[in-house]
Amino acid sequence: MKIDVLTLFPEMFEPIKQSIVGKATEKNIIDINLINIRDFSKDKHKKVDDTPYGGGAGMVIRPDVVYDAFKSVEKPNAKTIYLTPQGKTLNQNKVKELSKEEHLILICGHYEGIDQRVIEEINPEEISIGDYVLTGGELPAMVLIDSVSRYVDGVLNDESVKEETFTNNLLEYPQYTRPEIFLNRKVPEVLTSRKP
Ligand code: 21W
Repeated sequence: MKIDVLTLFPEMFEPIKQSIVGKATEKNIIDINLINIRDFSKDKHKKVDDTPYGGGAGMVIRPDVVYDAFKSVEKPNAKTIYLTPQGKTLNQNKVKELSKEEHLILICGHYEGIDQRVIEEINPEEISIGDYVLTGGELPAMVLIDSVSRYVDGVLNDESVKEETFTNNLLEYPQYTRPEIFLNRKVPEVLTSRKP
């Protein structure tokens, strides 16, 4: 799966290049391509945002820079997603659905968001990760990448994914490992007895 990420903060994605997703990246199962929206500014100071028409606090990302960044990665078979607080909340069914795509383009907003006209032009699917306020779409994009990656063939050794479909639950029972007694608390007998 190819994942293009349009962002003003590509350096925020360094941690996701480690661990499970990182290993999948090394094996070329998942190819994460970070695009810095700022690289598409035509301004001599590399400016990408401006004050909102109608007033209000904060800054809005200009439509032209986002459009040019998008055009640099756009492909007919790609699915484009805009991470936005106004989007539909991500859930496990959506995660499974997205894992079947061959190419995702993720657009991360920051500040007060992106000019609405380029959003209408691109017409992406809008996804939120929950009802709380973050400073941008970068952490949500990483949440999406992490959750979707688990379902991409070859990323996990399949065991945890299979067990999930089986029980069709995310968190079903408490887990235990050694030692058998920890601070006077015993592992439940049902898990340690060898009786048939
Ligand atoms: C937070 C952008 C609040 C815009 C006036 C009228 C992406 C996110 C984000 C952010 C606002 C997600 C406005 C859960 C999140 C994200 C930054 C509102 C706009 N001003 N999922 N309208 N939570 N957050 N300001 O924050 O980009 S997915």
